[in-house]
Amino acid sequence: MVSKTIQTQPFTDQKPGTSGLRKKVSVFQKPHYLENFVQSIFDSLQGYQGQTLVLGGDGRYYNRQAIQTILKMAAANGFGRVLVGQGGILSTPATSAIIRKYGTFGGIILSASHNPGGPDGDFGIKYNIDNGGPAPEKVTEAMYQRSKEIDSYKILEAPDVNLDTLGKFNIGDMAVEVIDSVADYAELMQSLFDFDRIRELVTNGQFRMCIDSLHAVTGPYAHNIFEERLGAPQGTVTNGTPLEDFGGGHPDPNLVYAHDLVEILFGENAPDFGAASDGDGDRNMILGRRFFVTPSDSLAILAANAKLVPGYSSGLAGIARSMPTSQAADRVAKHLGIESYETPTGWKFFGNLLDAGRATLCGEESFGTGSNHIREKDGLWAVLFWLNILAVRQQSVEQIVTEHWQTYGRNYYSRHDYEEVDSDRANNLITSLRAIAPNLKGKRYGSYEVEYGDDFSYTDPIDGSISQKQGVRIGFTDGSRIVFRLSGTGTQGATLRLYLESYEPDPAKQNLDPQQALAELITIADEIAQIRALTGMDKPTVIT
Ligand code: VG1
Ligand code: CO
Repeated sequence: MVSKTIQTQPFTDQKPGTSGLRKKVSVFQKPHYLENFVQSIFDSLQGYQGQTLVLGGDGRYYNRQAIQTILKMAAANGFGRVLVGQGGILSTPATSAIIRKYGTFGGIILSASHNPGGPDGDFGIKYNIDNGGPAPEKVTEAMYQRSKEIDSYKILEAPDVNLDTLGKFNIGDMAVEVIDSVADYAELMQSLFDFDRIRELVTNGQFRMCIDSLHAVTGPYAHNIFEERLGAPQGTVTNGTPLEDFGGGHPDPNLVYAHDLVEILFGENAPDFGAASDGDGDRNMILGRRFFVTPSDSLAILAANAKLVPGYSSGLAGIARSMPTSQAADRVAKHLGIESYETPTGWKFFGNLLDAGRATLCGEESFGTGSNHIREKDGLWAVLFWLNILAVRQQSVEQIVTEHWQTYGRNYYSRHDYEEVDSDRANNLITSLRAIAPNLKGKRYGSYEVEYGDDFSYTDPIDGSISQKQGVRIGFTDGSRIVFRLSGTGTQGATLRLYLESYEPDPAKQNLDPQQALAELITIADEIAQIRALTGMDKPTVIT
């Protein structure tokens, strides 16, 4: 087999966002586009000769083709071995687990997460380092710089390999192992949770649950864990076969896109528990019977109940949340007497805290929760954590959440997304907010008084690296907050995210609809940022 060096021209738009490089499939299909970025990844790494890479993706359209290309490029660039998921399938958390378990050099994950798939949908690629987590900013920045100057890439001239049969073979001098996509991950889950107790719950004939994989990557994992290992009835997992276009759906586990599950859980004779995951399996939505758990509350509740779960029974070192995530978890940390950390959006910022043993649980408002068991957020892990708590406490999801609010107070929370806003308009809005924010202190809006306004800047407590311009925050004297930032995962125009949070300590006032509870803050946000005027949109496109 011949290794070839192919001449190429750089692309100017290969800057990784919040979680890797995401573009329309048609962009990735341009000649040399994928190859340029993969070579830019390899060129920014050091010492990978002869080392092992993990490779897999969420099964979306172009996953298989990209894997064939990356295998041949890894071989031509001198990797010693690649572990690739069967059929090219590896969820994001499973990839992280495999990197850690086998101590590999790193991994490549092919996914655009919750973005729709198919020939007209999105594709994405992300590099994870040897701790199993997303490459930190300095690494992704190096990849981007390299992509702007690259003039050639290396690839082996070789036939495509069979990804569907487990086994070992060689491409050139490089070993390839097609591995079971599920086994290592499922074993890790079994080591953290009380499977016997969860099995009793899900097979007792009374408790009913529904796990919706939205035709994305978690299907095989969910079938294996819930139906085979835990014995839940066949049919517990729905939409459990990964499809290249996710069945035409939007694999985002929220009240808007996981509507079939929502209808079941809010319908007649609803089951006790429902959950959904996203395209690449790192997000989760938790539902009780006619009850929705906000992701921010979920993080706080997992933390408050961690002692009930074998993998966490010895206590938590600390809790980290992304800045826009509600402060509910901070209250639990305070109660437990442990540290809480506020990081910029994106899982890569948790890596150092987890590696240093400073944080045990981490979470984001965007339906992401995880722990030090891997270095990614983990959808099915969160589902198992909830089931473990339910099995021990023998209460409903609603009872557990409302009791939590009674103890800690309720952080009303909502995110309003304005999608496909013209990029210039969105940038203008944020730029003017950055200018206004620091001058708002002391200003009154209705019943609220501004305590601070700034553009969030984060100094990593472990390596001292600084990340600036991570979102404009406006905090009020009663602890309420409004946060504005632009999405770093979209592929079309800009998405403005408005995050709203207020705090209600009085149990008698804790059962409002969040949109109602936050109504005044919603009006204030528009008054300060002029969202409607500047975006030209009169309401958000998605509310979660
Ligand atoms: C979004 C979420 C963020 C999450 C990121 C990746 O980023 O807000 O919390 O970490 O997606 O998640 P942004 O920049 O669009 O707000 V995933 O499941 O898409 O890998
Ligand atoms: Co995801």
